[in-house]
Amino acid sequence: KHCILLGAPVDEGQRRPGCLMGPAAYRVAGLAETLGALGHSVEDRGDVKPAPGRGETCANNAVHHLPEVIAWTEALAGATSAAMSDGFPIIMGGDHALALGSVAGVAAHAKATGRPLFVIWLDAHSDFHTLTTTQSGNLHGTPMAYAAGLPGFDPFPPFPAPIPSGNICMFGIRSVDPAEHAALEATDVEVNDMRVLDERGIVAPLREFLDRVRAVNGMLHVSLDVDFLDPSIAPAVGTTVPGGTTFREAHLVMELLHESGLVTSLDLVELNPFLDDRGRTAKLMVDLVGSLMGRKVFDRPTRSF
Ligand code: DIR
Ligand code: MN
Ligand code: MN
Ligand code: MN
Repeated sequence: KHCILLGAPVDEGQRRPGCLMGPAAYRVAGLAETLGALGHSVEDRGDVKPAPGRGETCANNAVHHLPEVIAWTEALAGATSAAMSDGFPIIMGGDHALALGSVAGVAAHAKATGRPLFVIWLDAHSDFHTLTTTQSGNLHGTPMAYAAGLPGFDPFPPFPAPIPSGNICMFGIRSVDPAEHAALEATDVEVNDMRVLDERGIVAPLREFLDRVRAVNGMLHVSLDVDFLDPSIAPAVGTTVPGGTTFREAHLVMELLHESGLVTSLDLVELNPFLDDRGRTAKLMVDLVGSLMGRKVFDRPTRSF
């Protein structure tokens, strides 16, 4: 693959400064070298630079940094859709508000190609708030609702081609606010919370979803939030939630996604290098990208076990 790295040092979608250092940490941790060693070509397009904010406001006073996040959304949508035309975009965050833009860019590209778009959301949180429902006012809690075309994003650019909620699948979920819960129940979003993973394991629900994507020749965007992982292995995130996925579960997800051959773009979000422990979280994220992009111990035919 031709991998296109896009730095997205978004820090305005939450209140704990540090995610802006994420792109630098991925570069230091050897993301490009890891991809190169797997035989991919790599083009680092540097960090995306948003235009100055235009002072937009909304009725919910809790919302903060709205103009800055809108500017990021516009800049990242453009950079991501351009990268989709040229290769396989990897958006190095930055907090999860970057996905307002990256998913919009992917959706614009998918619309132009006429292929259906699917999203796999790997996160402790469902990020299904609107500007109206968010109580924290942290816009990193909103991108999935924006992509699903929910109303309540008025000052934002209209989402290019809202993703049918049945094309959205979440894994690792263990923190959902009441308003998100109610909104999710009204959709066909598939929420594989930790209870599902405890009971069924990660393989069965993931293969079911991938079969659905394959059946319609879909494109698949992966959004990987650091807090998908258990805080004991991934401490460098502002919103740790206990009970996350293990090292082995996370690699297995990535390996299955690789074997599917369906993945067309990737977000790496919420890494806060200021909170890291000698770079271990950054390195783990880079290793997970390695598994997603083809690193394995032995080749095995798909579904041989
Ligand atoms: C919470 C936390 N649902 C909020 N969200 C996220 O502030 O809206 N934390 N995404 O990482
Ligand atoms: Mn600020
Ligand atoms: Mn998130
Ligand atoms: Mn999260």
